[in-house]
Amino acid sequence: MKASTTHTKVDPRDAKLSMAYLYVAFTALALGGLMGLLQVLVRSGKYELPFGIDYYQVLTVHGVLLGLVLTTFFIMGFQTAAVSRTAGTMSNGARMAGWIGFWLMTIGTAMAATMILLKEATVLFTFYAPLKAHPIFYIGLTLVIVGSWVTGGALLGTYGKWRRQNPGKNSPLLTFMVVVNTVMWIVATLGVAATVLLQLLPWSLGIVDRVDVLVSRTLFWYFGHPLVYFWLLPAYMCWYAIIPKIIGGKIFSDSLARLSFLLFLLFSIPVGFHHQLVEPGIDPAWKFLQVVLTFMVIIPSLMTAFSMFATFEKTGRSKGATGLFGWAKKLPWGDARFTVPFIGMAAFIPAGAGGIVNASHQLNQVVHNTIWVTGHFHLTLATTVVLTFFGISYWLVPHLTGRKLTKAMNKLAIIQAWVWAVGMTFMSGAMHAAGLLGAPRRSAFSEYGGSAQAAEWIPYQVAQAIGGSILFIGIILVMVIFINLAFFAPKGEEEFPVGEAEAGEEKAPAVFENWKLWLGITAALILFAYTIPLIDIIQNAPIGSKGWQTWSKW
Ligand code: HEM
Ligand SMILES: [Cu+2]
Repeated sequence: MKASTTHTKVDPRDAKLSMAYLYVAFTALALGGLMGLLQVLVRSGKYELPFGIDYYQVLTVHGVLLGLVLTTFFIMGFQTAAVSRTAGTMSNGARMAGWIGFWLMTIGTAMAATMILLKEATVLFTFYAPLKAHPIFYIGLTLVIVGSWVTGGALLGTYGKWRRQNPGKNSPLLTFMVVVNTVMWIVATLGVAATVLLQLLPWSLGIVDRVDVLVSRTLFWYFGHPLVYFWLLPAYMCWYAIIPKIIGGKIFSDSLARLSFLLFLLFSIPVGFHHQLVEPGIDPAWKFLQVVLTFMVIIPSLMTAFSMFATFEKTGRSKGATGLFGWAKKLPWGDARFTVPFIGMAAFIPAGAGGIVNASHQLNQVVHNTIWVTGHFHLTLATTVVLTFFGISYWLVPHLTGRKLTKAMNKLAIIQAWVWAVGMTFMSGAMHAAGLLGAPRRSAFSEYGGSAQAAEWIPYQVAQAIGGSILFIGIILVMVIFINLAFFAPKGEEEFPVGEAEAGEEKAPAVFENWKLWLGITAALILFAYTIPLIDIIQNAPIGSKGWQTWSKW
């Protein structure tokens, strides 16, 4: 065994911190999934919400719990474990920071959730101005962000400690990847922190009367696009650095993996305008520039697809496979740790193609704000990313709790992923189709005064409800497995798999860990893409909007 792989287990003290995050994440999944079920039922036109509960309140809970809480908490928990496993146990100080971050995030989540339940914040998970929420909602969001910085600092600190102890060496691949994702997150959240603290909170507190909607949305999307890569990169960590070990192969190329992560850092942030293509106050030349930068992420995405399939093929051939596709038969299809993320990968093919549609200015005009978009991110986030997260949990949770994934649970996990795939094919397929016919997203059921066009959408909304109900069964199954692995599975040792590079591979160039350089290029690209348009937006600003509350209170 090589010196760099001496820690093969996550220290129990770090494991506790990691599990704390995972408990919150899976609680969010259960509650958020229930809201999803209610949404599809309402949109089928055959069901109405009881007790004065409002559709948009349910939708806010769903978006916040699944888009923000599940993802961020899962990622913090997984990244904590990954760093502890590959760079070594956290120092007491770093672990303490990790706990402080956890509690700040949890208290912030509880504050925001309480305001949503009290109907003081029915502003959806994007909290777009001029919808105005209670100040406690924005303070809660701030605590979540600050908490994530504290935890992020603990992870960066642990990386720094490793670097000092191992001068001149490349950091372990998983730790390197966590560092890239954490740096991207910190740079990106500066935007959302700016709009919340400088615009939305003072406005909600009544200190200022009006808010500049376009500035606020621009700052939001400066954050909102890297947010989706913040979700995706932990899935890529599993694909690049963990799956090769599970299938009994080697990492295709350690250097290529690092380079692709660096490219994501560079090209994830200066591209937020692709969410604002129909926004009137932004000069089209800058939209064009940001769309070009957006398409740059196709490069690391295809690099990832290439290396995954190269790993699969090489591993299969090393096990004696012949012919063009014989290697596929040698893959461990009976192992949930592989098959569940693999189904997620497969979903990324149509998901990525849809993303190219969304980002193309002309095609965006067709799908903008339709339920097509919701169909798209239920493939990317709610299938590719979450199935990979489920696949990670199936070994990570027992590893952290000192238990075993039994044969029965492994089988149930594979069934779960197929249930998810079937449910999502119906739900997301129906969403894509209805969206092309003009059905809006974020809309409760309506016949729009008997409009013929709206009548066309109803069969798809029924299909969406069937798919959503199947998905809810998938939620129940994954909760059964999670609870089993956390509390009831037999005691034992479950491996935290970490792949190794091909024996003869040259070491990745040292410049990959020159953070001054990468941060410098990141900052230069951001300044290039945003400075002039932002000055333009501010100089030509209208008087701003008063707060709106479009929903009814209890
Ligand atoms: C039982 C499973 C699920 C069902 C039935 C479901 C259903 C839905 C539906 C029908 C909508 C759109 C409603 C509308 O625009 O009016 C929606 C929105 C959304 N879903 Fe899901 N979903 C599920 C799981 C997930 C998961 C696992 C995630 C993320 C990890 C997720 C994230 C989101 C987000 C971020 C929105 C956008 C909310 C908004 O537009 O404000 N969903 N979901
Ligand atoms: Cu985007």
